[in-house]
Amino acid sequence: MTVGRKLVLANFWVAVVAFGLAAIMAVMQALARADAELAIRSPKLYYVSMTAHGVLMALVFTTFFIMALGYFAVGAELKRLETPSWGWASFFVSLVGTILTTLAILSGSSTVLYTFYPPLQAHPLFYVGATLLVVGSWIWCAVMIRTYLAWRAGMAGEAVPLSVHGMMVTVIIWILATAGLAVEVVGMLLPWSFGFVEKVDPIVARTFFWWFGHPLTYFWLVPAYVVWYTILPGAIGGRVFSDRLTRVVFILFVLFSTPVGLHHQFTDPGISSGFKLLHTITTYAILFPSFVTAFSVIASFELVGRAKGAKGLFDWIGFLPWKDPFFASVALAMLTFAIGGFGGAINAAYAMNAMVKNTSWIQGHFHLTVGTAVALTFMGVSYWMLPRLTGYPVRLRALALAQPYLWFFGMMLFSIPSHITGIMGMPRRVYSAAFQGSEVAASWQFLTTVSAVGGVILFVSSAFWLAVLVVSVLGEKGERPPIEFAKPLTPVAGSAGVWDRFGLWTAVAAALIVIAYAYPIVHLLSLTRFGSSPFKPF
Ligand code: CU1
Repeated sequence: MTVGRKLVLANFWVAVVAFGLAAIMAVMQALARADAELAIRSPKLYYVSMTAHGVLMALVFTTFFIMALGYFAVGAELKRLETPSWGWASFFVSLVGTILTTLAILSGSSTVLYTFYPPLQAHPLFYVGATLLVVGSWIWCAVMIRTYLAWRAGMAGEAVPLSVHGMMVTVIIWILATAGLAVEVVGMLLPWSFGFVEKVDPIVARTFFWWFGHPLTYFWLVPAYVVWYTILPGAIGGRVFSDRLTRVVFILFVLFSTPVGLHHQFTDPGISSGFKLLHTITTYAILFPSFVTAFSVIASFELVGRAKGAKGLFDWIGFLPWKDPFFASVALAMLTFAIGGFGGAINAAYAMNAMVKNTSWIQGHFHLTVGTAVALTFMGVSYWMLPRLTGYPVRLRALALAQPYLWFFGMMLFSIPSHITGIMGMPRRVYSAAFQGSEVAASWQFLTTVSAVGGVILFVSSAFWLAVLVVSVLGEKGERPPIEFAKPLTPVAGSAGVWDRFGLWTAVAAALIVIAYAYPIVHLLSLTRFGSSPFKPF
């Protein structure tokens, strides 16, 4: 691969550095779970580190990694990249934004957590930086779209390669999602943080935040699915179970990832219960493509096991390459995602949501989903991408192999107890799990200590990943292995069907957003609105 290789690597390394910083920040959260008595612990430091951990992991690591994966897919499959200079502009704008936001957080002036809910107010630079990161990612979207259109012009009627189909879907989801974020940040939070307006309406801001916040999770997940569907089967000698089905799944994510955000606001006033119920139903609709994904990807694994000689009902599992770090990462990511999916169905249920709302269950949940299904997939595919991009073979192979298993084990210790303590009533985002010696808190003390041990194991796994990458590129360069994407089980006719009509599906998705959000937003704006002055706890 020569097209866009440097852009892939630049974005990839920023993602790696952001991940490393965020992993260090996570140690502070683990110590809080164990309630360790240490001089370095303080409430202020805890919330600063949590904000940094959330922003750097969920927004920076993911976005840069996904931009790298997008350039990788079009460069390797379409053999072209339109306006690479725009790609570099995207990179530097996103990087400057990331640096500004990180500095604002580390200065202690922007302790607003990654959801940046008003009336908690950050320093203006926090919002300016976040805006630049998003603007940079929009330029990436423009490069991806221009590259696709240029390819399409010469290939009228041909089906776009599956990995590029998935990355184009990612681009569309991101544009639809960030429209909500832009309204919140540019229209409300920036003028408020600069002092141009005195008050902000927290419920309206939250509504726009979750317009963005739920499709954000599919902006993370679809690229992971691209790896599961189109890269991993090829790397282990398998096939894509069904090309057509995969395209249907990707398009369903375009349609249903955005009109669901109110499932984060079931307890918010001013939004009618009918619309909350509607968003519950659309949320269940989006579970469907994830079930199909579990079925298809596991089927492609089964085919690999059977090709190697498995005959029984389940013995193909033993024939899978469990000693390949890339395969182990994805298989464990999928297993974890299945557990996270069951929890997600509870979060989304209008009635049951109240049991888990704002408890430690939620942090347990999203560490299984974005924190493992997505992050472990990205770590795993990096073992495959690095030699193909740089020519450096993966070194420290023992650490690379131990890393996904440690992540899985650490995550189970961290997340399962978090789910249980959540049901016991433990709030999320608390500095001290002991609640100054309260009796109720004593009942979950053992479980939070187990969580803390899990956090330490996760940190070790993170350190292994970083060590493998760094030591590998310090080693001796070899040949760059070829990049091969998985082929479908049954060859496709090659013509672009209705599932390749991105413009059409974007229009349908936009219509669904209007149905889901127009009335609730107009209604909120029509209420008597008092607004809130800024609030800074530290
Ligand atoms: Cu959600």
